[in-house]
Amino acid sequence: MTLHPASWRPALLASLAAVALGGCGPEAPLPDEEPTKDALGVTSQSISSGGHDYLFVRTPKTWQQAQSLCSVNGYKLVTIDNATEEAFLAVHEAYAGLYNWWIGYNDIGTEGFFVWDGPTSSYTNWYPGEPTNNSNEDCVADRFSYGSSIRSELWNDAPCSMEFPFICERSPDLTANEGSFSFTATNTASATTGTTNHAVVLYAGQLVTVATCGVPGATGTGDTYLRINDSTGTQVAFSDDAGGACGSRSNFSFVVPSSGTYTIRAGCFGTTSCSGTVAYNH
Ligand code: 2F8
Repeated sequence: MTLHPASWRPALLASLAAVALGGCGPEAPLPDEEPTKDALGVTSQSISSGGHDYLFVRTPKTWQQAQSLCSVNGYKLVTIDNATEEAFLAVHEAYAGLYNWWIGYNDIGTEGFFVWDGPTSSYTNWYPGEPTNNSNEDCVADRFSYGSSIRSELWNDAPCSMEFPFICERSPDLTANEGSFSFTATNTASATTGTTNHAVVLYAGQLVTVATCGVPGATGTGDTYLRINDSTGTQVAFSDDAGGACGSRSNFSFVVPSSGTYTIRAGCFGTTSCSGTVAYNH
């Protein structure tokens, strides 16, 4: 069996802003759209972690403006599930050098009854003594700072009309991008030229299988050859002969290194002819 391991790069997410801002649904421009690569090797604006995509938007907005900008781009204001996610956010908030980031938590509906803009969570991380509802504070900011006296990584309630940077989040449905396509090919030099190409949006951390054999919907005749490239054209994984019951048909799996649009290339070994149906993400 020739099952080739993925040879993907470490996280290099320069293309993520385009994906995150354009990957689903209608768009409205977010402020501070230009991604800035930070010391973590990722953009400070659009980052994927733990199966979630985040936008760290540095331009201050009111809570409602922030909620709206997240929403029209297919996101919600971030829900913080636990201390691990909080720590992840803290790293990027600190890297931006800013305090008071709007998160999804608010008690706009009923004073004292806090809810999330997106998925619910029971996690809280209040600064000692907060929330105070001081001067009608219905929205919550992470990494609370006030004047020169308070610098923290904790939460505070603040007036929703204040303009703060904000964090959007989405949790893509990792089973929503299953699919298949058919191809007939000849003389593709092992799927390097004249291939049938198919674009697919994949998410960081997703385990993806691409195959002409061995998963539902996959078929092949002849010696198929499959490759997948990232948005820069760099090959991420490939398979010639999956072997075993698949013989000279193909099957590879890999963990998606960064969210983006990938291209599956279907062809045949050497100068041979083949055909099939490529199924992916089953
Ligand atoms: O001392 C806590 C108190 O500090 C500020 O008010 C003086 C905060 N205001 C803003 O962040 C706008 C209060 O939210 C906070 O409770």
